[in-house]
Amino acid sequence: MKSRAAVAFEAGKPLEIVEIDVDGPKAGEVLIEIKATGICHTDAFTLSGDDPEGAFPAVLGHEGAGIVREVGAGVTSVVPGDHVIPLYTAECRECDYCLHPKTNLCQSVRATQGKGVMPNGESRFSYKGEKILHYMGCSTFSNYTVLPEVSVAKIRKDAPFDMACYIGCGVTTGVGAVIYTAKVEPNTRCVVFGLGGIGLNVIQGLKMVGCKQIVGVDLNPAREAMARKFGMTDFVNPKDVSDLTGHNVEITGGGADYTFECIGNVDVMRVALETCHKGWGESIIIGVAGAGKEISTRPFQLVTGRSWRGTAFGGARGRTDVPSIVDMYMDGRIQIDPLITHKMGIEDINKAFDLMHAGESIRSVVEF
Ligand code: NAD
Ligand code: AHE
Ligand code: ZN
Repeated sequence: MKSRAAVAFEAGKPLEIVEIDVDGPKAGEVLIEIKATGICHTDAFTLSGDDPEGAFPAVLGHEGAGIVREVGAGVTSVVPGDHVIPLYTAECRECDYCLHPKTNLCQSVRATQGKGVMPNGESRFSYKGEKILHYMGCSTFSNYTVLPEVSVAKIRKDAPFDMACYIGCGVTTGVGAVIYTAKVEPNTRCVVFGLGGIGLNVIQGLKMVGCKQIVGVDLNPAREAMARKFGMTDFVNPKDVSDLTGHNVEITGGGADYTFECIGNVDVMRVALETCHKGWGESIIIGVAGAGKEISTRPFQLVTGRSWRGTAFGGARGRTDVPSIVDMYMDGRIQIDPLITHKMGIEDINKAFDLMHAGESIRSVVEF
């Protein structure tokens, strides 16, 4: 079938809106009509050429929502007409990772996903007879896409696509980092670095679990107002303080119980670790850093009880946890609408990247 898609033909170049060919689903696969997709900073990161796994030409996008249109042989968990969210972190419920209580990193399709192909090694996308790669197992910048069944979360039908798509990455990553990865307790003091599409969701997760102090750190002063609406109690602009770590430790009364790095900047990751309280503070890395970047700190920081952790997709097990995040939104326990600052058609998707780089959007959503 034909599908409108925004294709990344080369790193560092704008996406091109073209009509690609999409092959139908094979055994264990699902064809999805994408109704809406968010644009996450990770899409921009890969497009920039900084992603060691970035391969081109590819259909990017990993934050979508849509409707199952066709299923391949052997698919049992979804049927045509089901509303779904594509998962870049699959959940097969059978691999060693799925069976381990400490991780959400299902590895059933991860190796082929990282190479931009389906589990059997093929791509379902082509343009003018040339193969186009998949991305993060999702490729939501195409109106029609094909995913392994294990990478599809079935959701309730009354959730609007233009909001639900954000649960495919940003919302789940931010809220999940708090509730699944860090398991933040009430009455704690937390610091969030980067108040964009991820950081604001960390903030609403912290508010939901009852933190007593939520400090937000961002270079963009325009982020303060929205972050306060989501529960931030204190705002710090690094430009206004000479010693960011010392300032954070002081205002949290000795250091934070938990910190979250939502930028992808290795220097900020160090500040986030060292902002933690001696003896027990935990720093959670969410931001994705470019190829070749490394983190550092004095080992004494860890010896004296701070710990460094990371989280992918907020620690969520997609097929199990995504439907409950959708419920949280539908029940009014978390907010999404104010974070979708821009909506557009696929023909304007490059504007979404410009708005992100200019710091003018929280999330842009493309509707097909
Ligand atoms: P974003 O562009 O919406 O937000 C980034 C924010 O960081 C902006 O508000 C920006 O002003 C601020 N910032 C930039 N440099 C700063 C600095 N030095 N000090 C303080 N603030 C600074 O991006 P996003 O969509 O929120 O994504 C954030 C990061 O999270 C990216 O690296 C993205 O790739 C990553 N990410 C990771 C996961 C995961 O599963 N681990 C999931 C989604 C996104
Ligand atoms: N491909 C990159 C790393 C990119 C990365 O860290 N991706 C996150 C999700 S970001 C979503 O916006 C992730 O889930 N990672 C775990 C995984 O298995 O990919 C690289 O450095 O190679
Ligand atoms: Zn993302």
